[in-house]
Amino acid sequence: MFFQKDVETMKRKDIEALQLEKLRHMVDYCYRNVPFYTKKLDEAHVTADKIKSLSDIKYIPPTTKADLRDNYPFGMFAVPMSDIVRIHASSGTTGKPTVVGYTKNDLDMWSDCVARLAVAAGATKEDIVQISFGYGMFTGALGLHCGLEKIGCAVVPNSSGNTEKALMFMRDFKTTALVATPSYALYMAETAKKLEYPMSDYHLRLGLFGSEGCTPEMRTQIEKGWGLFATDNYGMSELIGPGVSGECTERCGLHINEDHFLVEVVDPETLEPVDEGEDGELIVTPLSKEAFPLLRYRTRDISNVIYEPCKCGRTFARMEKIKGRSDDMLKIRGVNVFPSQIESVLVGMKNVSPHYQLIVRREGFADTLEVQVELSDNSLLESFGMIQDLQNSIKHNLHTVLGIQCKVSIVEPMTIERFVGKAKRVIDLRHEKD
Ligand code: DLL
Repeated sequence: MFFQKDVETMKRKDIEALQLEKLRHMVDYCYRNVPFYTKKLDEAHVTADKIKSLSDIKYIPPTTKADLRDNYPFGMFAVPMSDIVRIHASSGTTGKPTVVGYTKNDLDMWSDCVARLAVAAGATKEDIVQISFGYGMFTGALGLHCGLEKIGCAVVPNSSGNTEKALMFMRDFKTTALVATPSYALYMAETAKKLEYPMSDYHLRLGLFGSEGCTPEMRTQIEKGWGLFATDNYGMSELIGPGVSGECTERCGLHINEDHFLVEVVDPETLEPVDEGEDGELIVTPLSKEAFPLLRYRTRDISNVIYEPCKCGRTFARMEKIKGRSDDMLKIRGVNVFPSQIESVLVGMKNVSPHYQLIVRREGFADTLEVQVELSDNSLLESFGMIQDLQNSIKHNLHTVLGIQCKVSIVEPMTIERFVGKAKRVIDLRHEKD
């Protein structure tokens, strides 16, 4: 099944010709409408005319998350606010989030992208789909919501949290498809078991999961727990949100919506392209966005891309599941967390030293984050009340910046390991075998 078969089965040479035409347009569009790009392209002596083939994209300097931070909140928008119809945000590397905007056409293109991938995964207009991503500034929930409505699914905007109520709707509505992070889907299955309704009261047949990685073992557990077929979906707020790529029913890679996204795979150190099929960092150029265009965005996500057509009939290139990051970003309960965000909270506080450690664990099916913070001075150890107050205010400030609750442990001065070279701030215990 296809949502837009003519596009999804284009010949490779036609895809490439379309990408080249759109890339040239984008370079010109960015140059004319975003002062940041006017300057950047002038400095690099790049105009649309210099882009004669897709490989000439190498002349365009990449854009990074730091560029977005420097232009917070709307400095990279290419249209006046009167043309913006939606604003979302995702984690920045410091206290300020990364802000993204959409025009009406952008929303339309976004929902087409999501609809294509959902249909490729097996969704139909007969499906009742429960969305268990958190609604709000996160692109996941509304992105899937609009795409699934476009197919004609009955969308249940249940959001995340209050799992028992979500399960009640699932039973009573005979929900057939679930949208969630894989870890939440697993947690929901576990909670469903505890509630002691027979699993035959649930009718899930399809899971559209994403926003975080999922091991094959975890996928099998989710599929067995629910008796559904699960697909992986990839995207990123800066690029659009969900809808960049996703698995079809063949599940042999995630089809990239190549008419709207041009993907390069490069060595993260040299930024030189790697050989076809080899792992590298994905650099993505959205080809159709109006409100918030980007040229060569460094995603920091590691994967590889293959171009052979898929058994499903789609010709769009496929990327493998995300294998890691070329920076230190963590995904915790579906939320992006940068150690630098935590640092930005701690440096602003009295009585704590600049040494800290982050410990990520998987407890049951949920990820937890413990932030160990070192007191700056031994004399502070004598005041229990002060330590408690400090702990509470760190917790509060971290929640404000990160958007998730974390455990804060105050430790004695000089107990956190010191490093001669690059500090190893994160201890990720999630994939340790018990
Ligand atoms: O997570 C968009 C999304 C929502 C995708 C719902 C799929 C489903 P951000 O919050 O900006 O956007 O986080 C983007 O999450 O750079 C990856 O590191 C990671 N990520 C997203 N999807 C996957 C996935 C959304 N399927 C960042 N597997 C990206 C592994 C993923 N990591």
